[in-house]
Amino acid sequence: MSTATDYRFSFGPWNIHEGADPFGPAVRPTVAFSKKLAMYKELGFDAVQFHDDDAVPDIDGKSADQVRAEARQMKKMLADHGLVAEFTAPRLWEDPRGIDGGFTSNDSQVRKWAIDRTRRCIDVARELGIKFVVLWLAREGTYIREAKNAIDAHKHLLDALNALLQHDKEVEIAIEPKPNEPMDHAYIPTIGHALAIGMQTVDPRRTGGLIETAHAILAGLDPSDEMAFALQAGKLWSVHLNDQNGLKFDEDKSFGAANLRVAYNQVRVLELAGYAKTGRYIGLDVKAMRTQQADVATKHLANSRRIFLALVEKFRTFDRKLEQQLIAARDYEALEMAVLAHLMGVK
Ligand code: XUL
Ligand code: MN
Repeated sequence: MSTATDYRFSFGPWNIHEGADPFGPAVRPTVAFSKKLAMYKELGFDAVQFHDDDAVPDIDGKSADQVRAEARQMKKMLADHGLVAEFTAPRLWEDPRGIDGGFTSNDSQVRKWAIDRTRRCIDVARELGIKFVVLWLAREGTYIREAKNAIDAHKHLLDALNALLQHDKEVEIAIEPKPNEPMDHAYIPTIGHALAIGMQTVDPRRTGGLIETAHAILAGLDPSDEMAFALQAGKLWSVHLNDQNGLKFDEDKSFGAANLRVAYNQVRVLELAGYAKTGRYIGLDVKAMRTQQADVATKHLANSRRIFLALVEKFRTFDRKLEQQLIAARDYEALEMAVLAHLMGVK
């Protein structure tokens, strides 16, 4: 039987947010970081996903020693709440220098800054007691193809990965692929791209991937098959479960809210792989609806976790014998009906 203790859950402080979108301002007051930390355990979560400047604000403006000292303080603050960090990710996309990408910028000075900033992000991770760094390659792409030489851009990205792996001999780097937004096209749109570039680095064993449901859907792919590809290679190092209602802006809806069966299949593949036993986290990357009042703007987190665990239960209680019989008979109509009936809880 599934229990909540089989899996450990994480989310990032940006998942409790003020509700601003590109067309309108914040609709809820800012929740102080310390208040957010106090909510983690209540909501059923064990670990915090960090952008580097969530852990150390104004990270570029501080000395390397100061950055390390503040990261150590953050580790204590987490421990006070019974929490740990899952990963750190460099927030290159908000800095004016990264306007046209960091690692793949045409400007060598910007490329150098992006690597230096990410070295700091790695240092923050180590002080937080972890080795795990995630790269969401936000602006590493183009609005128009002619703006960059894409061959050179991929080579620059590989150079950056090598420099980062060499900066710290233990750091493990997962790329979080996404095909678009904010760019028209991003250079590492799928997990296949992410793992392929990782394999070309100086230390492929320390490269992997993080798969976000919405990003896979935006690439026109099935998230569970994307996960399976990474899982068979031992390279699914985290997930950002959420949901996405077709091809539009990145919605970050609650897990299972748009397509329960697609959500079920992600749970199924994680269960088939024994993901819970790897000790890796079930990360969420979900946004509350803009309409939500402040006092209910954390329900998307608790709900996503609840849906995940309910789908684990559904997977574990599915009639395996019937499943095998129907697969052997290639009676996929009956198999589909059995899955749907089980999900709906009808006979
Ligand atoms: C952007 C996205 C980011 C990353 C972390 O679409 O998913 O929040 O997960 O940098
Ligand atoms: Mn994400």
